[in-house]
This record gives sequence, structure tokens and C-alpha cells, in this order.
Amino acid sequence: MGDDILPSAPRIWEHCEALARCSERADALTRVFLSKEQRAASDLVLGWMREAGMTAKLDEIGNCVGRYEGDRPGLPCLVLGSHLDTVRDAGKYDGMLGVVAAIECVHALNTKGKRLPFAIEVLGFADEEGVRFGCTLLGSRAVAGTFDPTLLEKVDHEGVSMQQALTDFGLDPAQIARAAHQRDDVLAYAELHIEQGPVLEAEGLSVGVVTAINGANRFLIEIDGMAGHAGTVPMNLRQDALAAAAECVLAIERRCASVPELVGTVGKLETLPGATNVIPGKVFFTIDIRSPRDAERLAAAADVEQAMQAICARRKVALKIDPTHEGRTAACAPWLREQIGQAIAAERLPVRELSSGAGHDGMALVDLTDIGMLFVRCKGGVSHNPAEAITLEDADTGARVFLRFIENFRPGDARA
Ligand code: HGY
Ligand code: MN
Ligand code: MN
Repeated sequence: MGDDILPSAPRIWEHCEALARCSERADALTRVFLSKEQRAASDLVLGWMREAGMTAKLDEIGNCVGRYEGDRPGLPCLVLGSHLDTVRDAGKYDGMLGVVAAIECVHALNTKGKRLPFAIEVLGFADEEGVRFGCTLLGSRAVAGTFDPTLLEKVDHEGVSMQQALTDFGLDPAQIARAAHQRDDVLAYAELHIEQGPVLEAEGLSVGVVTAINGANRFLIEIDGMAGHAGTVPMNLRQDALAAAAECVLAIERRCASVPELVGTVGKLETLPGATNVIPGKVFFTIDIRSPRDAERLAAAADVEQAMQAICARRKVALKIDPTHEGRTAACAPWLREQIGQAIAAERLPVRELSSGAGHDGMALVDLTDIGMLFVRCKGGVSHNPAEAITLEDADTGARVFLRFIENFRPGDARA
């Protein structure tokens, strides 16, 4: 069989559609860690992995793991992958495209009967978005050997602990460490992902090479004031938790708008008890702060904390800050950037390098091995939104470039 066998873009498309049907709600794609929708998605993915010639299993944290041996069994592997969980009311491609495209590349290799001088593992991570337990990158951290077992006590919004959810899913929380890969068994990690930003589209490019993934801090904030009667308590005697939170939100916006490429978001806010005629007594909200430069991100996080302390002290409400995530900026390895760039150039396309404002599993995998990423253009740069869209042509180009990168991958460069 010849080298003209390429990844099938229509099959990539169909598989993204099939995964999008594994959703909590029919009208809004939502699939969280250890849910029955995740079970359905994993069953599909494991089946596609086997059809592509891989052995496939769920690991100890629920990641899908497919393995395609090299020209002899047991060789170190090139790890490919992305995540299978989604945000709430998500698009169909964030994460999923990278998993199905990687499987499709192996499918093409297997159809050609081609084995490489290294193994390939395709990982479909069970949790990257962190929606269910408020802590992120759980699947990739388990693989990198950096999963923090104290997180097992975290509870979801129904009070179910991660420990319990793993058990209910049929997994043994005591065995998570076994999902970790050994450094010597892994040559590199490469991920295909939609850009989730507007740069490639603005420049008329279908793909790009990622230079680095911006670091991030996330916090869960609790403000405790005093609930009271909306009709009787004079304005100057109130301890309104929501009014304090509102000031905090604006302080975050102001601080993060003051530095180029620094971003800060309050994406979730809950007011208790939550009634028209009750002064809010308690508010929970989240903060997400990111920058390509770690020092600027850390300075902003410290300033935001100080500003919130001052606001809450002045308003006589109590402030609790729970840091839920910290990830430093993860650089993509120059040797992988170069090899991904060579694959793009070989398709007679311009090589555009860009950084990633979104977080990715590579932020965890970088503790295990060198990382590289290929971005695929998405419509209007829209993501974390059901309007997320790509074209069949771009799926085709991305998968072709990715297969070329895999086939020409030179692991020797890793140790050079
Ligand atoms: O939030 C992020 O950047 C990623 O999509 N999880
Ligand atoms: Mn995402
Ligand atoms: Mn993603």
C-alpha cells in the first residue's frame, strides 16, 4: 500500500459529531469528568482506537489510552492527544478534534501497514477543563505523575467527592499513580488543537505552530456578609456580599486591563440566599488570571488579592481565597516546533508561530516530557461557545500536517 493513504477528514468530522451527542443535555454540549456521558464518549473512542489498529484501555483516572507499537514491541512512544471533557454549553472541537485527528493519523499508518521506529500512544484525557471539581488538568497530571491525591476530597456541586465519583465510575482511586508514564518510555508529547483565537483566520492561514502555553492562576472566592431584609436595613448599615463582590470584579478587570496580554475573568458567580427581597449574605465567585509572562501573572494575582482585601475590609465583609489552580507558562520545545514547522512547509503552507492564550494538557505533560502543538484555524476565533466551528478543509489540512510530522518524527532530537 502506498504513501497516498491520508487521514480521512470526513471520518474526523463524523467522529466529532458522534462525540458531541454524548452530552448531559440535548441542546447544549456538556460532558464532565466521570459522568455517564464521559463513559459513552470513552466507549466510542476506545472502539475507534481499536479500529485504527491500536490496543486500547481506560487508565486508572479514566483517560482513554491507545497504543500502536513501533517496528518492534515495547519501544518508547510519541504521545499524541487532547481532552474529551467539555465546558458547559461547549463547542464540538475544543479537545475532541485533537483526539480524533490523532486516532485518524494512526488509522492511516495502520492502513498503509506502516510501523515507525517508535511506538505511538494516543491519549484522550478524561478531565482538562476542570468543570466538575473546580480543579483542572486531572487526566494529564495523572499521566505526568503529578496528580495531587488531596484533590480526591474535592466535591462537585451535588456534594459527591472525586474519590466517590471515581469509585462509582468503576475506578480505584488508590491506583491513580499507576497511570503515570515513565520518562524513559516517552519521547515527546504533541497535540493538535483548534486555535480558540482569531490570529490564523485573520492571516488567512489554516494551521500554526505553538510557541508556548500561557500560564494561569485560578481562585475560588467566598465573601461572607450579612443577609437581611431588603426593605428595612438602611443602606449605610448593610454588609452586602454581592456589592462587595461587584467591586472586586471591577478591580480585577481594571488591574488585568492595565498590561498588554494579561487577562482576568470572573466566569462564575453565585449569590446566596438569592431572593429579590433579601440582601445577599454570601457570594461565591471564580477568578482566572493569565499571561504569557509568569512574573506579570503573579504580580497581578498578588495585586488583585490585596485590592479584594481592602474592599472587603472597608465593607466589613469576610473574604476567603482558595487557590484552585496554578500553571506556569509552558514553553513548546524548539526541536518540536521545528519539526512541526517542517511538516507545514512540506505541505507548501506558510509557517506561522503563535502563543496559546488557552490552557492545554501540555501544561501538565511538560513535567514529563518535551511538548509541541499544532493549531488549526477556527471560525472567528470563537471557542467555549456552541458557535465554535472549523471547516472540513482545515480538518483535512491539520490532520495531513500532523501525519507528516508523525511520520518524519526524529526522536533523536529530543536528547540532542
Ligand atoms: O480554560 C482553558 O484555557 C482551557 O480551555 N481549559
Ligand atoms: Mn477548553
Ligand atoms: Mn482544549
